[in-house]
Amino acid sequence: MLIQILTLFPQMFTGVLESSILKRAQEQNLVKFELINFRDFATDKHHMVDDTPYGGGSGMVLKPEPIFRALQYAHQQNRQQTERGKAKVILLTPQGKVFKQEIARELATAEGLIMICGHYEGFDERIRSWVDLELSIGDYVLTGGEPAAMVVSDAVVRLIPGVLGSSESAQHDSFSEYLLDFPQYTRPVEFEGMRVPDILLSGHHAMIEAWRREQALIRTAKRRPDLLENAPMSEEDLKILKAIGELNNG
Ligand code: 6GU
Repeated sequence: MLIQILTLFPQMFTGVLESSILKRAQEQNLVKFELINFRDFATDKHHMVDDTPYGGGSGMVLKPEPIFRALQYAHQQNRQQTERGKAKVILLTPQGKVFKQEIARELATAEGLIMICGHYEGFDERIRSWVDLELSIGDYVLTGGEPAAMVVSDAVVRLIPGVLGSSESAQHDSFSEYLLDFPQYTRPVEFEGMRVPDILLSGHHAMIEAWRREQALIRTAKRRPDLLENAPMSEEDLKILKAIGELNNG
């Protein structure tokens, strides 16, 4: 996958892209990142990327030309570097659709993504006409789209086949991905008076699996009941949830 990020602050990405799993994924050629500073595509000698809004008012608005030209460059690079040459253009904005795991799954099947990071107070509305999808990462205001582009990149890249090792991905199959994680413990068996649950020391694999699923369901029902609506469920899961429901109501 080729991920191209249009930003005025490419240096913000260096730590994130040069660490941990995103770094490893690039080394394995499973993903390539290209940071494109759209200031380089400004048309005037002062490299202006923003201007005052028509109609007046305070603040500055991102101009269309630098982003248009940077997008043309990005599409051209995408055509040279990918088989199908069809990149999906994503605009990061608090006005976008809220980013969810389901969207990450869909984006992970793309061959190319171009993400545009807005900044300052806003952008010229005409930029929207070159965009396939607008995404927000939640209901709060960031100073720019960069952290959101990092969030989307991380969530998408870990879903590309081969990026997670088998032990990393086994823990996060599609079945468990829609629930909160079950509680985990490691050595020592007792610390500060707190013991690891006996079941985890029993060596009974099937019972441990059942306990973990139950704990994940209980935890999700208590903390994030909204997630249960989209989670794939077995008959056994539904029985467990019914039992918890009865406990909570009774
Ligand atoms: Cl994508 N951009 C900005 N500026 N703020 C946000 C956001 C994006 N998502 C949530 N808040």
